[in-house]
Amino acid sequence: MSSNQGHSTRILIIGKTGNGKSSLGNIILRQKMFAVGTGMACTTVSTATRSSARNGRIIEVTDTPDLSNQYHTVSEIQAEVKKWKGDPETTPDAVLLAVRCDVRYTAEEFAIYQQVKEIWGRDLCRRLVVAFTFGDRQDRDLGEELGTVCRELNSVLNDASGRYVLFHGPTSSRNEEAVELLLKTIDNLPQTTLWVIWKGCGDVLLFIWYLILWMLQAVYQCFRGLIGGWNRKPPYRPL
Ligand SMILES: Nc1nc2c(ncn2[C@@H]2O[C@H](COP(=O)(O)OP(=O)(O)O)[C@@H](O)[C@H]2O)c(=O)[nH]1
Ligand SMILES: [Mg+2]
Repeated sequence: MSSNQGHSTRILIIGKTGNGKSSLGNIILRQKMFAVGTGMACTTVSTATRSSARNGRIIEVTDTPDLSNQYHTVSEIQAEVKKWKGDPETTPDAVLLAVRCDVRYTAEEFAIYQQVKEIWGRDLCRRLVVAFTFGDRQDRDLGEELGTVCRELNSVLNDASGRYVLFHGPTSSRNEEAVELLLKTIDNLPQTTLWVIWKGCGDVLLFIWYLILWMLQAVYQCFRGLIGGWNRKPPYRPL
């Protein structure tokens, strides 16, 4: 039984047009609630939130447009990402980055992700889960494939602390299992802001720890020197 029963789970889906964001939203909600694209044109032109019940918990999914298609100025992009993030009470529990696993992850996609991360802040990583879509077109083992991915995708996976879920195409029955895994992954995301503090201050804390060790060693050496001095025979001849 999930610890989140009775509470709503908020999921934000981001990524490039055509990566299957709206389809993913429909898979999670088990209903066609978001319009799915049919050609190269982007069907999702504005952010929309839909919800449904799943095994006794309310799932709230927010589908987003591709930032690079929809917004042109930095301030427009900033305003949109801030809207996605919301207030502390409404911030999504998880951010799903939709990435196609059958085509190469591009530098442009990475640049957009980095822009979102920069505007959102480091806290994004704590909530990040990579959703690999188009799994039905992937004939190799994904685990193996991930060992050889480009630097950019590696960096994204590092940000997500290795969290990812593979989806198998809009009509696959295997998606049920994938959604269950996704919800379990979301339930196990680091919960406290201590994570952010730790990530941000990790290096500083490590430095302070080394400093304390160095000081303890210096104090010990000093005492050893003093004790050695007391025990040493005087350099002069006693009368
Ligand atoms: N084969 C396959 N097609 C998919 C998958 N996900 C989405 N599609 C198709 O890709 C197109 C774009 O999907 P859509 O969900 O609108 O992508 P979005 O632009 O990121 O919201 C549609 O024709 C979908 O049917 C998938 O996992 N496998
Ligand atoms: Mg869409």
